Amino acid sequence: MQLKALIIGINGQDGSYLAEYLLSINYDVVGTIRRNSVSENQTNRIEHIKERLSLEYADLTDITSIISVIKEHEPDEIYNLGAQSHVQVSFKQPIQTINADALGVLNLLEAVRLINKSIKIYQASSSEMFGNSIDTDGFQRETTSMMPVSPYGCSKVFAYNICNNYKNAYGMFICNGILFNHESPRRGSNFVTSKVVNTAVDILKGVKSSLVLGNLYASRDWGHAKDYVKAMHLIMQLDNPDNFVCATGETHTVKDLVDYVFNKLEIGIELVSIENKYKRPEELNLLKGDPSKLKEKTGWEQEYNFYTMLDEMIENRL
Ligand code: NAP
Ligand code: G4F
Repeated sequence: MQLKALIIGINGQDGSYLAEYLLSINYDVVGTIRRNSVSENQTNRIEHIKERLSLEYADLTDITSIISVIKEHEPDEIYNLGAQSHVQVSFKQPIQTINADALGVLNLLEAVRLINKSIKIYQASSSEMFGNSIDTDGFQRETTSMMPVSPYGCSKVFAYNICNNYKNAYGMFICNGILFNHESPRRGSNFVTSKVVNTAVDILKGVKSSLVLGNLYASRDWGHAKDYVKAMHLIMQLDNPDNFVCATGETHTVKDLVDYVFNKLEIGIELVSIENKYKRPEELNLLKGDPSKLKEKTGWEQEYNFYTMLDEMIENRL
C-alpha cells in the first residue's frame, strides 16, 4: 500500500529534501506552503519536483487551514517542519516565533487528535532546546536537561513537551527528532554556514570585499540536511514512538568554519570582521550531540561530514 505523507513547511531546506526522499521511496507527498508576495518564492526549493507533489496553502497559526489539509488528504504520516527557524530573528519577533513554533504545534496536535488519532506525527525538535546544558562527558543526548537561551529554544521546548504529553495522554504516535544543526546548498542565506560560503565565493569573484560576522567562538555540531531527513523517516517507521538525537558527534567553532572555507578558496582571513549586531543577546556556546540511540535503534548512518558538507556548499555556489 502506498503511504501518504504530509510535510508542513515543504519549501524549507528540510522539507524539500524530505519530499525528494519520500518520493524516491514511493510515497504520495502532500506539502503545505505559505503565501509570499513573490509567488516564485513559495516553491523555489521544490520547483524540480513540483509536478509530483500536491501543494496546499496552510499556516500552523491558522488551525482551520491545518484541519482542512488533513481532512482533504488523509495522510498516514505528518512531518511538522514548519517554523520560524532563525534563532537571532526569534529575539526580534518573539511572539510570532512562539505563535508558530509552540502554539502552532498545539494546533496541529489538536487537529490530529480530533480528526484521526492514528495519524503519525514527527515534530522537528532542536538542539537549541538544550541551551548551555552539557553532560559531564561533553555531549548532549536525549536525557540532557533543557535550558533554552532564546525565544526560539523556549518555543521548541514547549512543542517538545506538549508532543510527549499528547503521546502519553492520548496514545498518539508522536516522535521528536532532536536535530543538531544541519546545512546544505539549500540552507537559508542568513544562517552562518551559507553566509560564510556565499560571501567567500563572492569575494573570490570580486563581487564583495569583506565578511562581517558575530560570535566566532560558538561551536556547533554541523551535519548535512540530506542525511538528517533520512533519520526523520527512520524514526517514524519504528514500532513505538520515541525521541532521538540526530547529530554527527563532532563540534567545530564558527572560526573553524571560516578558516576551512577561506583556506580552500585561498582568501585572506583579514577580510573577516566582527560586528555586535550579529551577536545574540544570549548565546548557546557549544553543541555536540550523541547519536548513539538513533544509530542503535534505526541503523542510521551519516554519509557527509563537516568538510564534505562544506565542500558541496562551496561547489554549488562557485
Ligand atoms: P527553514 O528552511 O526555515 O524552513 C521552515 C519552513 O517552515 C519554511 O517552509 C517556512 O515557510 C515554514 N513555516 C514558517 N512558519 C510557518 C508557519 N507559521 N506555518 C507553516 N509553515 C511555516 O527551516 P529548516 O532548516 O528546513 O528546518 C526545518 C525544521 O527543523 C524547523 O522546524 C526548524 O526549526 C527545525 N530544525 C532545524 C535545524 C537545522 O539545523 N536546519 C535543526 C533543528 C531543528 P516560508 O518559506 O513560507 O517561510
Ligand atoms: O547558523 P546559525 O544562525 O544557527 P543556530 O543559531 O545554531 O540555529 C540553527 O540550528 C538550530 C539547531 O541547533 C536550529 F534549531 C535552528 O533552527 C537553526 O537551524 O548560527 C550558528 C552560530 C551561532 O552561535 C551564531 O551566534 O553562528 C554564530 N554566528 C556568528 N556570526 C552567526 C553569525 N550566525 C548567523 N546566523 N549570522 C552571523 O553573522
